Order: sequence, then structure tokens, then C-alpha cells
Amino acid sequence: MNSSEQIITGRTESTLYKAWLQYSEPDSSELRNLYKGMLERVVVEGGVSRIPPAAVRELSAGADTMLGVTPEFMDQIPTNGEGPYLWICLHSEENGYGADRRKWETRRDAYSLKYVLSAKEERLELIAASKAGVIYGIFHLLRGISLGFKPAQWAIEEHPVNQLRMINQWDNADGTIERGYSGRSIFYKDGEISKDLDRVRDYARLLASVGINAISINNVNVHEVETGFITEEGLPEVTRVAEVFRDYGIALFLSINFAAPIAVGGLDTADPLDAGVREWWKETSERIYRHIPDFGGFVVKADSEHRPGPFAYGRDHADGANMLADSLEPYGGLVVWRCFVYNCMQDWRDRSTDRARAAYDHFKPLDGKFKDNVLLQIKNGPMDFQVREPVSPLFGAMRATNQVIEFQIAQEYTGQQRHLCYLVPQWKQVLDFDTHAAEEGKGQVNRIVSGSLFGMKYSGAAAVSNIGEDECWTGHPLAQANLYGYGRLIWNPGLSAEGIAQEWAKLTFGSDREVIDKVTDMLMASWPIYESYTAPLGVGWMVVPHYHYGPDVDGYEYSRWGTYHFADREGIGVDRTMATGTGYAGQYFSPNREMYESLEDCPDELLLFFHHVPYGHVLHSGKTVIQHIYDTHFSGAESADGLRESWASLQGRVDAVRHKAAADRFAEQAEHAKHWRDVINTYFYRKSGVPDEHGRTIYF
Ligand code: GCV
Repeated sequence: MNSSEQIITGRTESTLYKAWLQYSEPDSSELRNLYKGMLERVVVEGGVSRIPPAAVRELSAGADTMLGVTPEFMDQIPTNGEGPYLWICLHSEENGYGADRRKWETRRDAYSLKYVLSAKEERLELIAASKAGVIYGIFHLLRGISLGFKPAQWAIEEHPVNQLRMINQWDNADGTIERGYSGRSIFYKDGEISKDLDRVRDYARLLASVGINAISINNVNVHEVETGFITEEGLPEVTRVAEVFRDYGIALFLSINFAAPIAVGGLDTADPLDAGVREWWKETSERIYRHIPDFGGFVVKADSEHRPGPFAYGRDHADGANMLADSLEPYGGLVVWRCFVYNCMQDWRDRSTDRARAAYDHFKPLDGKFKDNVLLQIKNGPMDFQVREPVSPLFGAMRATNQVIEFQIAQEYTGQQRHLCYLVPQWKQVLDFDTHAAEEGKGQVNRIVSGSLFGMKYSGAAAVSNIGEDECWTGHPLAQANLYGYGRLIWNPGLSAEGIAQEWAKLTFGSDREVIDKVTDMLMASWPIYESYTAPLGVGWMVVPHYHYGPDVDGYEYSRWGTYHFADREGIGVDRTMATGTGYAGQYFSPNREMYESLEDCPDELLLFFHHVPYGHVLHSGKTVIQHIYDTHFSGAESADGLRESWASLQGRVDAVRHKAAADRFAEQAEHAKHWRDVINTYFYRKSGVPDEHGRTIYF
């Protein structure tokens, strides 16, 4: 067995499985020779035992796969003076870094990679601030070699912008995954944690390679078995998973059931102000840290979609979160408390309740009441991961509360990994959005979630994972780009979505320029394409209830979920203005609130989120709403077919296994986009009676 096989523990051969860790060699023979020499001799300051075994394994595997060399690790600079070498130094506490630094400190994850050429020697220096920093640095080094970095490009100083860079698994102990589109769970089998964690280890490698440092391993809807993970019986199994992630610098979190004191603690209440309940959580946290000393903390969905929470006892979210935070505080643990709280039993006849308002209305009044180690996790938009939503107005509204942004890598409403929808441009747009919570140019969401705007103690991002047991991890082979892109973007929100796509394409498919360019173009076009043939102009939903794949325009219209479009024969859209609607627009800072309030200034792509307009309303584009709907649905379905054709043209340039796997998905997308086109166009033609200006086929 060679060293790369020792690392890729699941399936050794498949290009689908290796994702972006293919490690293809650099094109130029000059670079190959340089890096071969460099990776053959690795000097570790203080000895190889100073750096994490995972870093040693990854470096060995990468050097072997990419360049066919086996590194020799040494303590001393080679005295024979011949040839280049890699020098790794882990800063010690005396140098200002090290163990006593806060676990979630961004500088703790820092590293530099520098090429040094002098008369005496030629070396590449990796200097890291912590063990995790060494791992990140090694992955960066291998990525750079594979991307064909020239020596002069190694003048890199890196540290992440966000402290908490988290993944949320929505996996259940029975092996299913809520909103999972890539097969069954890699974590659980038959009601328990999988005996074989090899695949979990390979997942940890993928995550660490893009800088992820935290993971919650069970669904936020915590069922019976998972409620018991925090008991003496449950913890030894959870500990096995924590060990796998610890190796790669990733802290383990658990989603907890707020009613656990009743469900597994034998108490008759879960009231956060009850002394017995508080004591129970204290004992529970003490027990967890006995098993997992570097446990990250709890993720909590409470009083949301029928999950238990403090409301049952007349308490608020701060009471609930602070009780848990008290119990974790002695160990440095965090409470990540989700803000996805709304009335999911709404009466559609009641036009005064607006689900979009809910998170702000619930949490804004509690600003400043949460303990230091509580972070509020806020979905990027006010509804639920639609293809287009405004940014949640909660960002910026709370100046004294730690905040984490929540994205969904899983494509619940964006094609479920059967359609291509590269979401990094959407996330980037959200992070770049200026909330105007601070003076001109300083109120961007990324400055709020990084903690820099309000000087918060903890901050960062979390995202719902898109992986499962599928050979390619993500259902659609190109959906791997979303997982990769999430990690890269939250490490550095300054990166461009296109740059990330290009980097991913090259690492994944090798250096064929045509493949890289075409895949990058397809990824970049995919979100607008998906938007164009689905729900129009920001109105959202229009999907098959519960399942969320495929069109059903009125599927949620008369339901209890608070997700309506109000289409009638005259027009469509939700009036969320302050003047005549639900007042939601007023939750934004000026001038955003005025922009959304005004029919003239509201951006076209969000028009129907904020306004109810007649079909003849003219957009900034010069088209009427109804003609826009027809045009985008015709062109969207054509473009989806264009994706299929683009991919087909790469046959022979991408290996057959990956080509076939993605081709099947593109064929489904092209067909399904036509279905979307026809359902939406027919629906609006029937409602409005307005024909298409261009006389194209609309089924009546
Ligand atoms: C985990 C949406 C999804 C649910 C999910 C929920 C949440 O409503 O459809 O499956 O539950 O969001 O984020 O908690």
C-alpha cells in the first residue's frame, strides 16, 4: 500500500471520490523537478513529532501522488547543501502563538508560505501559528503545486477572516439525511454511529483542505436516538467521531434537543430557569468534556417548526441559550442558537402575519441579553434558502450579539443536486451586501459575520452540508464546487466566485484549458439559469410541498407555512411595504428600507418579494412583468439545454466515469427545466390572459 492509499481510505481509484484532491502534477517539467526536490527533503523545526500526524500523512500522500516522491522528514537543515528543501516551523508560545491562544482566534490558524533563494540555499518555508495552521499550510502548498504555482508566487501570508467556519450535517441516526440529495449518511447506519469511519475521515480531509474548523454531526431536528448522544451511553460513540475530526483540526459540535432533561434526564420539565434543569445541563456538559475535551458546543433549533424550546415555560430565547451557555462556559464551549423561528401554523387568510418579519421580530429585542459564548445563527435570507431572497435584516440590527451566517450548500430549493446551481455567487452577493448599519461602505454583511464591525468576541459562518454516501459525495459531480467554494469563500470573502470556480475546476479536472474554461463558465451561468426557469422576480416557493423539487405554483399558496405569492388575474407579489403592506421593508436601515419600499427603486430581481404589482407593470429592464416571466422561462429552458450541450462537448476531455455521471444530471435538468417553463408560463397565461408577445407555445 502506498501512502496515498493509506489516506484515501474509502475508494482508492475513483476520480469521483477524490473530488478536488486529485493532485495532478504541474504541467511544466521545470516546476515538477523543483517541487520533487523540495518535497523529498522536509525539515521540521524541533522534529517531525511537533507537527500533526495528519499534516505528515497529507504531505506524504500529495508528494507521492503528484510527483512520485516520498518525503524524508528531518530535524536539521541538510548540511550537504545540495538541492532545495521544505522547511516547516510551528511557532511556539514564546513567539507569541501557541496553546494558550483562544481556540476561535483567526490568527491562531495563520500560516505563511515563502520561497527563499540565497547563495547558500533554496527552500520553501511554511511557518504556522498552530497545529491546525500547519495542516492548512500543507493543503495550500499541495494546492499551489497542483495549480502550477511558480516560485515567486510563494509569498503568502494567510489567516482566515472568519473564526468559526462550520458545517452542519442534517444527518439522522437511521441513516437518512434531512434534505440530503447524495445518498444515505456517511455517519450513521442502522440507528447508530457507523462502525467504519473511514469515509468520515476522508470527509474530514476534504473539509480541512478548504479550512473548515467545526462540524455539527446530527440534524438540528433532534430525534430520539440522537437526543441520547449526550448521555454516558451515547458519548463513547460520539467520541470516536470527534477523534477523526480532531486529527484534522475540526471541532465537533452536537445538535441538542432542548427537552433532553425530560427525554433522557428523567426530569419533568426543561424550563431553563428551573434549578434542577440548570444543574442537569451542567452535569451534562461536564460529562461531555470528560469524553471530548475539545468539544465545540451545542447547535440548537428551539421553538421552531414544532421543536421544543423555552416558550413552553414562558421564557425567551435568551433564557434558553444562556442556560446552556452557563453550562459550557467553564470549558470554552459555544452555544450556536438558530434564528429560524416563525409561525409555521399560519392561516393564509391572515394577511397581517409575514413570515419574513419573524426572525427580526423575535431576536432584535433580545440584543445584548445573550451571554458571551452564545452565537445566533441567522439564515442568509428571511425565508428559507430560496433561489433569490433579500439579505436577512437581522444582520446589522444586533450590535451586541455574536452572529453567524447560515448558508445551505445542500440545494433544497435550487435543484437538489440534480440541476447545476453554483451558489458561491449568491453567497458572495450576500456577504458583500451593505446593510448600512455603519457609515458609508462599512456595513457589509461580511464585516458583521466576521465580527469586525461591532468587535464581537465570536463570529463566523455555518452551512448545511450537501454530502452523502454517493461515490461523488454530492449527487451531481459538479455540486462538489459548492462545498469547496463555501470553505474557500468564508476563509476569505475577498475571493471572487469565478476565481474559486476556476481553481476548483483545475484541481478537479486537471490542466486542460478548454475544460477549465468551459466548466467555469457553466458554473458561473448556472445560478441565473436556475432562477430564470423557476419562481420569478424574488417571489420564491412555487415548489412541490415538502419535497421541494419541481414546480407546483399554488402548492404552498393556501397552506400554513407563510409562503405565498398572491397571484390573481390582475397581478402578483407580496406587499411588504411600510405604507400598505406588512412593514417588513422597515426592518432595514436607510437607505435600503427606502429602496425596497419604493416601487421605482426596488431592484427587479426582488420586485415581487416586496411589492404586489399588475402583470403590466414595467420593470427597469423595460419589459412588463408578464413578458419577463415568459421570456426568462423560454430562455432559461434553452440555457439549461445549453449546459447539457456544453458538457457533452467535453466528452473525451473529462474521464468517462465523471463525464457520464454529470451527463445524466444535465439531461435530467434540461428536461425538467422545460417542465418548469411550461408549468409557470401556462399558469400565468391562464391567470392573466395576456399572450406572449412573440407567440411562442404556451399550453393552455
Ligand atoms: C432541518 C427548512 C427545511 C427543513 C429544515 C428547516 C431548518 O424548513 O425544509 O427540512 O429542518 O428548514 O432549517 O430547520
